[in-house]
Amino acid sequence: MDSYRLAQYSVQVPCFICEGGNSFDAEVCRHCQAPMALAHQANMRKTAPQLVATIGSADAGKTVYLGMLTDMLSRASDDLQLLARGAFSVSLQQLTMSALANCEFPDKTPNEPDRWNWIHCQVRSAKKRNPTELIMPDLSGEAILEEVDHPHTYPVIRAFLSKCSGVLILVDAVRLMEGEKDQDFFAMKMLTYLCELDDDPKKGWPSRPISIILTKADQCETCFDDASEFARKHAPGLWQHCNQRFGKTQFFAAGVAGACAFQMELGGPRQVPLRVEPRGVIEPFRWMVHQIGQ
Ligand SMILES: Nc1nc2c(ncn2[C@@H]2O[C@H](COP(=O)(O)OP(=O)(O)O)[C@@H](O)[C@H]2O)c(=O)[nH]1
Ligand SMILES: [Mg+2]
Ligand SMILES: [Zn+2]
Repeated sequence: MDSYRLAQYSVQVPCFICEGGNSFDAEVCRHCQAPMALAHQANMRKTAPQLVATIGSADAGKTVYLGMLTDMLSRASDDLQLLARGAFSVSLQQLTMSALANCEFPDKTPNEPDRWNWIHCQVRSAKKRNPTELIMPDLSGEAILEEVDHPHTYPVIRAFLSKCSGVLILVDAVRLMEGEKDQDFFAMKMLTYLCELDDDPKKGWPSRPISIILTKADQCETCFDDASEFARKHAPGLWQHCNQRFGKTQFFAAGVAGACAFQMELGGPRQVPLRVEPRGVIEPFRWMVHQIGQ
C-alpha cells in the first residue's frame, strides 16, 4: 500500500498555468499557486481550455464585472450560455451576487494568489456549433500592478498572461472623467507589459483580441453613447496605444449598479449599490468569445 502511494507521488502533474510539476494531490501549484483542479479538469477533456484575463487597477470593478457576467450567463436565455466546470467555478458568482443582494459591493480581492477565485467554464453560443472552454481568474489589481512594475514577483500572472488568448482591460470611467491620469497610465503599462511578453505580429499580443471596458458607466452616461470617443477624450494614451500597436481592439461601456449611495463607516465613506441594473455587461464578453473562436 505504502509503495503504491509512493509511486503515485513520484508521478508529477504539470500545472495548467505555469507547467511546473506537482504531486498528484496538491491543491494549489507549488510554483505559482494556481489551483491544480484546472490541470485535472483540463486532462479530462479533449480540447484544451483557452485563457481569458480580466485586468485593471485595484478598484476598477473586475470582481463585480466578472461576478455579474457569470451570473447573467449562467441563467440567461441570451444567445450565450455559461456552464461552470467544478464547484469552485461558482464561488465568484456566489460572492458577488450575495453581496449585491445585501445592497453591498463584494470585499476587496486578496493579494495572495491562493485566495483568488478561478472560473473554468464552458460557453455555448447560438451562432457556433462547438462550445468554447474557458478559464478566467479574478486577479487582484495590486498584484497585477506589482508584477507589471517588478516583473517575476507574481509568476502566476506572468505565466497566465503569456498563455492568454485575449484580455479584458477594465478602466474606471468615473475616475477618467474626473481627470485622474492614473487609470490611463495603468492601462498603457498593461499594454506595454503584454507586448514585452510576446510581440510577435502574428501570434503575440499585437494580434490577440483586447477588449477595453469602461466600468461604472452607470455613473457617467456619456460613456454609453460612444465608448471609443469617451476613451479618446479621457484616456488619450490608452486610445492611441490601442490604435497604433494592436490589431484587434474594441471599446465598451459597462455598469452594474442602477443607483449608488454613500454609507458612513469607520474607515470613511463606502459606496453601496441601491439598485442592481446591469448594462453593457455581456457585449464585451460576446465580442471576445467571437474573436477567440475564429
Ligand atoms: N457605480 C458603480 N460602482 C461600481 C461598479 N462596479 C464596481 N463599483 C465600485 O468599485 C468598487 C470596486 O469594485 P471591485 O469589483 O471590487 O474592483 P476590483 O478591485 O477591480 O475587483 C466597488 O466596491 C464599488 O464601489 C459599477 O458597475 N457601478
Ligand atoms: Mg477584485
Ligand atoms: Zn503553476
